[in-house]
Amino acid sequence: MAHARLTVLATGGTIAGIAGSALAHDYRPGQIDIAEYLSRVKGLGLEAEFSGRQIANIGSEDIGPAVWTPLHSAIQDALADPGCTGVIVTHGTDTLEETAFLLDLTLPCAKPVVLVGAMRPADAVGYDGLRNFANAARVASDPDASGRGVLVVMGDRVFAARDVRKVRTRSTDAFRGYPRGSIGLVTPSALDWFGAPWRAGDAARFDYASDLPPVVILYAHADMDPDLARRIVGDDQRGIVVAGVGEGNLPDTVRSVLVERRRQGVAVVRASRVDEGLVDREPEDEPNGFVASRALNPQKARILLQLLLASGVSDPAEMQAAFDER
Ligand code: DAS
Repeated sequence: MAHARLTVLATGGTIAGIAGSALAHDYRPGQIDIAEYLSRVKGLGLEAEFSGRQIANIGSEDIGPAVWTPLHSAIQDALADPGCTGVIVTHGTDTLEETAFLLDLTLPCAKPVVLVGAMRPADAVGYDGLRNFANAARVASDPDASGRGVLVVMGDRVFAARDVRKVRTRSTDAFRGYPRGSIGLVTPSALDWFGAPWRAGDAARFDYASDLPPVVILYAHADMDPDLARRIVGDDQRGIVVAGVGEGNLPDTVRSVLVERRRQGVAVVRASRVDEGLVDREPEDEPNGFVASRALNPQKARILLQLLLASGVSDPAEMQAAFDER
């Protein structure tokens, strides 16, 4: 394998977290800076060369456009640099799937871009962050990682950004891919892909937009108050994603509110609150002007809807085609 020169962009999270004790449950994310982190990585003796840059040092619950915009532009700079063969982004695990999917939709895919985090802080017994990082370096060093979009490496597995989701809050085996499962297995010294790269061409699918339009997520449940839907989808909202029950279902009273909002120009996407929810179109989606999220969970459906709206797409059929894409 050619010698890898990897750019590491750090955003914080548990991978850079400190508890102050090897056994404590509580800890502060985003405490170790990139220079310190890379000096710890040096001790692993990995074959790649690393250069680092701090984009932020926060818990990923606070991540949004204020971090996404400089992160996106730093990745683009790295991808354009002939001296860089791949990019690793260290990130908190809580919203890692949203950042990964946003980057996946807005970056070219000729060089590997890999997101990695940890479930245990850096001074905890059994810290998983260095192993995950070594695995991420293994993936980012592999030319075969290109053409698969943005990747996530956690718990000795490789996931595609569109599929990956956090499914556990404590175990180091905290991520799963849905509907495809993981697309590879990795250790610091071995990497097995389960299939060939699937992206046709190099180009990004969407332009990155730093001013993403406002889109809310409405969580459906038994005994739901339709007034909540009225209040949450205010005049300033451009879109709404419903975390519906079952296959994106809604109480009739709430559906009526959303039909009314759709007529006023608000985009409506039906997703599911079910962990492995797949939402297909139903006959009423056509007259209602609704879109079905397919296998995207509500938080990822929100990202895709924001990018569609930012690119001027307003036709539900055109939106549906983007949700149907793999
Ligand atoms: N503190 C959380 C975050 O930054 C959790 C984590 O990183 O695992 O997302």
